[in-house]
Amino acid sequence: MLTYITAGESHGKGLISVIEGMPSNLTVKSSYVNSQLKRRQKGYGRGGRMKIESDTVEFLSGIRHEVTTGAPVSLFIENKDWKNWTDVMSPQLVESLDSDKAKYNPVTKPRPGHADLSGAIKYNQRDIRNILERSSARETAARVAAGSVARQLLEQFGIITYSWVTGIGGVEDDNSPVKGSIYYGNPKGDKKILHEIYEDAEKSEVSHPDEQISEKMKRRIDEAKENGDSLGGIFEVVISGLPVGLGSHVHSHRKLDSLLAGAMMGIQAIKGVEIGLGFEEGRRPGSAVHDEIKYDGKEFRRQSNYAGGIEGGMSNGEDIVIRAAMKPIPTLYKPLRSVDINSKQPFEASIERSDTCAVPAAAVIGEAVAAFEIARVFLEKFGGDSIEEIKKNHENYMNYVSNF
Ligand code: EPS
Repeated sequence: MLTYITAGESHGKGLISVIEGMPSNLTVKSSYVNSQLKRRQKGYGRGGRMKIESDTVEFLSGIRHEVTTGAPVSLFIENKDWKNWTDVMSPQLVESLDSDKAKYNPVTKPRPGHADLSGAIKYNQRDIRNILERSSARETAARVAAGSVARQLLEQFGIITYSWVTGIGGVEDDNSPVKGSIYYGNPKGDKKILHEIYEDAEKSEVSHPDEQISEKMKRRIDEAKENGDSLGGIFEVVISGLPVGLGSHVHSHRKLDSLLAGAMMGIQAIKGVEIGLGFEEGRRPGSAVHDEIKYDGKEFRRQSNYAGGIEGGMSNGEDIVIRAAMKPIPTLYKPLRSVDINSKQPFEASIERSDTCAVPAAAVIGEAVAAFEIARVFLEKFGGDSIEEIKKNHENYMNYVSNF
């Protein structure tokens, strides 16, 4: 089974992803991974840290001469900021820290909205740094790296992943037929439209395809920054080219929508996920929700795509459409009240370096984690140890489907 884990702290030496279950003979290019890492770093409203980092991947194992061997694939991304934190974050004892407490200030002030307090209590930590270093969204660079390997597998089979931002701090396209959505209900075959939206969104500093709305979003971010505040938003991930029948209806943990929603919710700061019409389905009658089926002489198609490409936990062959809502980043310049874990005295959170808005980055992370889940169910269905074996299985199934 295809799985991955990540390791690494925000200001540690770097981040690692280890992927288990990648078939052999797949071409995997570091330039591809690096282009996705670069996309994750962009976006209007990021803070000072992004000026320090320029993420690039180093393949440590499982790949020789840009081709997988079937062994675990491990990927390393260096934290450039590590040089400023080597003593504080050292895995080894640092003698000077004991005598020079000024260099080592334990974090005792939990920030509202972060993992700080619950994590400190759960793991019995008196220095909250031992929690915040790992809960930091810096870790998402490692997820994008892993997702970028999965994408290179999927693209061999014509499965492409896109994303864009649909809303920031309440600014969104008021004329959209579904609130918070840009790509909505387009039946399969509309690839040009899909690709055009993506290209336009890539040109925008806030990853929205419309220039005027992008400008409004940027102004909203400026306002938030001036007020010492932060902003969340909504992004949309669309995956096209899936065959019918990935995932399963038989168990909760095999349902494609369940896997995708779990992966999305697992991204730092995500508080809501919708598939297809999502929450809007709760407001409409059934006749305005379900996608009618037709046969076009070659294949079964839906007349619309309100289901977002998934029925009964399985892909139905239409584009997968997922939306996720990101909460505003909880590190604010405008202090929120909290309580010191040692003195138990109230304090107002101190000013820290932070992003005002990271929704464009979250969209790229959403693409990566969605691609990984799709690759997982893809290999579950067409599994084999080498890419050649998988291609045969896939071809065989596609022939079967076209004769169904
Ligand atoms: C983050 C806080 C900031 C962000 C970081 C996520 O880092 P720092 O504390 O070093 O200023 O820049 O995001 C990244 C480093 C990244 O690569 O996305 C947090 O607390 O989650």
